[in-house]
Parts: sequence; C-alpha cells; structure tokens
Amino acid sequence: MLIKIKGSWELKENQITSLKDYISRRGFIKNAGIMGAASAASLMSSNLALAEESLSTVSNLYDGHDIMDEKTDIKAVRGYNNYYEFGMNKDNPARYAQSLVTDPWRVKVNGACENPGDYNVEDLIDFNALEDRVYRMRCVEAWSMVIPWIGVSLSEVISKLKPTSNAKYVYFETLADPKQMPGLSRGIIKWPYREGLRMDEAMHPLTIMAVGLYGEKLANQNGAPMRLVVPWKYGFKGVKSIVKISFLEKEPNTSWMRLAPQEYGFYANVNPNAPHPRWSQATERRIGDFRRRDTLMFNGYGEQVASLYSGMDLKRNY
Ligand SMILES: Nc1nc2c(c(=O)[nH]1)N[C@H]1C(S)=C(S)[C@@H](COP(=O)(O)O)O[C@H]1N2
Ligand SMILES: [Mo]
Repeated sequence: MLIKIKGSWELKENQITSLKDYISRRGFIKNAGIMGAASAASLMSSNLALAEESLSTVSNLYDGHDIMDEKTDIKAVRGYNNYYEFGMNKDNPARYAQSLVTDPWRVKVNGACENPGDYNVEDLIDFNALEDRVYRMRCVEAWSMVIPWIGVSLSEVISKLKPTSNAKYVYFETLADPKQMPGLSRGIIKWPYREGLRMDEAMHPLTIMAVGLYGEKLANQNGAPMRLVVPWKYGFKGVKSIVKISFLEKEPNTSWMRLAPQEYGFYANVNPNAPHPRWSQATERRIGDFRRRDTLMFNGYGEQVASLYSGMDLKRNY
C-alpha cells in the first residue's frame, strides 16, 4: 500500500545535479562526486502566464494505484499556482515568489510534544531518505494535476517531535512576511495561512512533507522549502512554506474555514457527492486535458484512507 516509486520518471542530468546540489548544501551528502556545477540555470524559468489550452501532459507512469495517469507538464506545475500570499491570479506566484528567501529557514514547533523548539528544515527532514510520490492533486476549484513529489512521510517528521497523548491534531502555518509577500496587503485571508490535520490523518503513510518535485527542489511558488501534501484532500489543505507546527488537543480553526465555514470544512476530503455551495464537485478539469473527467471519491485513494472516516457523515463533515 505504501507508495515508494524510485526512478519512475526520467531525470534530466541537470535536474539531478540541482537536487543533489541542494541536498548537499543542506548538509546531508558528504560525497561530492556527483556535485560540482552549480545549477542555477536549471532552476525554474518563471513568469509563465500560461494559456490553459496550451498546457500539455507528458509521459505515462504508474501512480501506484493500478491507474495510468499522465504527469502534468512541469511548466503548469510551476506556472499555474494558488499561493495567495503572492497574489490571487494563477500566474502571480511564479512571478512574485522568486525573491522569497528559503534558506536558512526556521520552523517553530510547540504544543503537546516532547521536543518543542526552533528547527532547521534539515533537522526535520531526512534528506537521505527522500521518496518519490506521484500523486493526483485536486483543487477545490475543480481542476486537477498529477505531480511527482519528492519528500518524506509526515509521520517521520512527527516521530522526531514526539507528540504526547494529548496531541489530537497537528496544525501548520505558512510564513507571513509582508516584505517578501506582496499578496499579504490584501486581507482576503487572515494571515498567516493556517491548516491542520487530525493526528491519524497526519500519520497516514500517504501524507507527505514535500521538499521537491520533478527531481528538483521545490520552486518557491510550490511552497519551498517544505509544504504539506495530502492527496485525498482538496489542494488547499497542502499548506506551503511552513514555519510553524503545533500539536493541539482541539481542532484548529483553519484559514478557509474561518473565511467561509459553509463552503470549506476542516476535513476537505475530495468528494464528488458533496457539492460546493457554488459549484458541483462531480467532475474536474485535469490541466492539459480538453475533456472534463469524473472526480473520484477521496481523489481515488479510498482504498487507503476510507477507514479513517468510517461512521462519519462526509456530507456534513465536508
Ligand atoms: N500558504 C498557502 N498555501 C497554499 C495556498 C495558498 O494560497 N497559500 N493555496 C492552496 C491551494 S488552494 C492549492 S490548490 C495548492 C496549490 O499547490 P501548487 O500551486 O503547488 O500546485 O496549494 C495550497 N496551499
Ligand atoms: Mo486549491
């Protein structure tokens, strides 16, 4: 059941160099054999105001669930984003997030755990144990992508922090720095961006803390240096550029719930049978496709996660 796909896509040499370079700079690979060439050139080309129609998909792959899904074009993954701290249009994050400083990066950990404190990313993520995870991502706005992430199971991060038995939820915050994030001047959301998971959801093997995608470190617009990915939930649960992790006894009040509780719930499980008050969730537009496709319950991960919600009314607990 645990998805662990190695080498499931072709890495270009400069991408390999870029990631290895990053990992080494983060202090985990002492063997300098593969490194050398700094690969700023392979960092993303930004400013991609992409016409959706021009987006194409590349290469088939096995996604670990007996379904052949095509990975979404890397230009779309990096050019069509939701990251409201950098603006509300889909091309704003790629344009405005380039100057975000992600190294060094400190993460505050507090609440019901034995190891609270201020951590560096490399204290939390074992860069020698990164895994490839190809996941569908379904935005609540009814579009979707397939993204080859690189990261570790969130459970591995959480184990290091040793939550106590009082910890029933884990809560995350994104950086909120008006000097670096032009979107903060707009008060759509009460910043910082806040998200959370029930502890059993957080410990589920499908839930990852991502640090890269398509063989490279995360682009800033995708949530560098580390962001949450919960593939059976709507994309907004995947909080980006995390600076705070708290272990809580009570369900946290997250950003989208706070903004419109009748539209966005805490669970946010992908559910074709629970329409958003203003649109249907029955179908979705896979970026790069012409035709809409049916949205799958739990985004197609029901076999793995449905048991987390047995006995719950998922229309009420949306
Ligand atoms: N901090 C922060 N995290 C965020 C968002 C945001 O606006 N701010 N948008 C969310 C939404 S709605 C989606 S669909 C995904 C998009 O991730 P991607 O741009 O890397 O594809 O990020 C989520 N995480
Ligand atoms: Mo989203």
